[in-house]
Amino acid sequence: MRTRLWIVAGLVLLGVAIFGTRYYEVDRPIWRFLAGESASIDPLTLHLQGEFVESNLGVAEEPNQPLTVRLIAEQYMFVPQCVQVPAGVPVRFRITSADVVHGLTIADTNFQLKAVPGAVSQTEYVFRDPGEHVMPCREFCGAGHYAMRARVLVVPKERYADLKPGERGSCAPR
Ligand SMILES: [Cu+2]
Repeated sequence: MRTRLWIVAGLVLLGVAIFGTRYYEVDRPIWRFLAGESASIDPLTLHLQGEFVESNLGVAEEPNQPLTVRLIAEQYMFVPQCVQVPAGVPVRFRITSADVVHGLTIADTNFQLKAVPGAVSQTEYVFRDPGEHVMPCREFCGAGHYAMRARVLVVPKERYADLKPGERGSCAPR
């Protein structure tokens, strides 16, 4: 009887932990969740300070991290509108919203990531093959929702290494 109680208590704790860390893939550890912190990033000052200033958007290579793509979702666009990444390596997407909830998806894949104002969402994805995908918004976000989309260009790993840093973030013709 006692054992069963412990098992139930353990499962409840596990559920709380998973909810706290993984809900909406929001990058918010359980201790901050329990402390009632509702916002980890101010949607009104995204362009002025912190991780999502304009110069930091797009593709970034950072020490001890997978290749990182930073995007801002806003009515009715993603910034930047196109990113270029290599095939076959993990790509970490980090996204936040400047206004309402948006949903970043990648056509022909099962990738989806909510963009929530006040929080940073993150997930990793490996593109197996080179190609081009549309990244539409799949969360109804207002009148212009149906035209809200970005693009991702997946280039072969070897070719990506040849790109100049300035070409990696953008989708300038190759
Ligand atoms: Cu939308």
